[in-house]
Amino acid sequence: MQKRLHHPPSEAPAGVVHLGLGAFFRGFGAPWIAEAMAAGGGEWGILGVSLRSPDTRDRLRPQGWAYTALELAPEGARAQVVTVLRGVLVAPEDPGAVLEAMAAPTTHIVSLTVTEKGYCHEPATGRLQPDHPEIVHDIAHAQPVSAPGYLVRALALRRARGLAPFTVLCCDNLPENGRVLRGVVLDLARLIDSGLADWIAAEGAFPSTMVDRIVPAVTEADRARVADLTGRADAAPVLHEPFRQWVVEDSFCGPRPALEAAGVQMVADVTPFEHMKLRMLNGTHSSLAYLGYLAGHETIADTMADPAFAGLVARLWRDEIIPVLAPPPGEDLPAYATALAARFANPAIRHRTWQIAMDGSQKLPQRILATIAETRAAGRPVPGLTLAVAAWMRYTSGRDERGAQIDVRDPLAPRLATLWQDDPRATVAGFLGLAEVFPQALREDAGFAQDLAAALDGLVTRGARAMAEGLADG
Ligand code: CS2
Repeated sequence: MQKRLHHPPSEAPAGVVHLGLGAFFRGFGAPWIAEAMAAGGGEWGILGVSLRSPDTRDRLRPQGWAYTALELAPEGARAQVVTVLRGVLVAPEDPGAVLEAMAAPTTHIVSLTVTEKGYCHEPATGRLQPDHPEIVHDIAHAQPVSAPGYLVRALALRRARGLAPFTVLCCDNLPENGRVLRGVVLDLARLIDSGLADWIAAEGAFPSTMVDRIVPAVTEADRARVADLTGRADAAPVLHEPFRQWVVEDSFCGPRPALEAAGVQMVADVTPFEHMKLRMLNGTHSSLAYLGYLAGHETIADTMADPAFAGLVARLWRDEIIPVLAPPPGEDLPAYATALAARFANPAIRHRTWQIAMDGSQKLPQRILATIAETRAAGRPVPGLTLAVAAWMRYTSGRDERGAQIDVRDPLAPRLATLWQDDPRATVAGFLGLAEVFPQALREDAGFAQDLAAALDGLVTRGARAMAEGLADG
């Protein structure tokens, strides 16, 4: 009988409340905050909040909220036990308890990883969707369901109690994520109480961040592997790559952990780092996910092992993405691309193409479409990224190249499924009608529509691999 991981839970106040306690934050932000505390002092813990399911709480509670983080490099694995969690609340079970935790005088930071769609905004413009069903609910009820709703209602409690606001630390892959979230929160606050909105605008802080570490979803086989390696059963481990980078705008409105003491880059402007990461990493990740899935590859590493796709990605970086990017201070973009190729190819990381393919309607604007729009505006062709967009369209049709059904997960999935037609030009016309996804410049670009239809036709008649090979670097 294997021993079970257990750590005596700490009663100390948390300091950080984190909304959306998925694998990513447990493999990235949580251990990093623990290291910042060890290196720079202070007493910081994290109270996690699951906005949907009790699963993570139920797995972690018997372990005293501790879990194993397993680092997977091509040359071997290394385990670490993370003990910085103070507890986990499940929001739908007790929204009032979550609001009280966020409003506690000891809470200084509310961080978030709720995925792109969790912000209830329109991906193409970054503005709040006032008619989003969760937002409609949160305007009418003091007990919210959405992440923006929790932020606004908790900030209202703090204001009513004469407390300073907490710093809102967005850790999702949105461009200028702090600025976008500030806009969403202010829009929602204004629909509830304009005085509250003015107070948040004047007193609140929403630093932008760039977060980067590949942390795939955990499977039963992963849990068995962790138990084998460590000799302890852990119901909630996370597995991650060695690489990590966190760049944070240094504009908090209250105390914060000494993040810089643990290697977090504190800067005045995160924007160039966010653009680099979203377009070079996430843009090619999504491209590989759609094309690789269609070609029958289960993971990103499997897709990269095929020279057609590795060659296509090299071309995307060199010819299509880097030419329209401003390098952030201290970064060398071609070297960044070389490092990314090695990270994607890491065979120890089994990151499923299906997982990354999720929620494309929320991801494509900042990952791919912005690069396409800027390149086309400069009068240059963008065949590789155009192929990636066509692959997304084909993927959302719900059938792969062998006719098998695809489990398409996307908030727009029902609508996307109706857009597929036998004539690629008709399909493209339908997709380009999606104002919440495509920027106006691309919706009105007849040349782009033509290139997209040709790429889609190629995917249908020749398949993803042949199309990638046709564009790949030799
Ligand atoms: C991925 C990201 O699932 C996805 O869409 O592209 O989660 C990616 O692994 C991280 O952003 C890496 O930092």
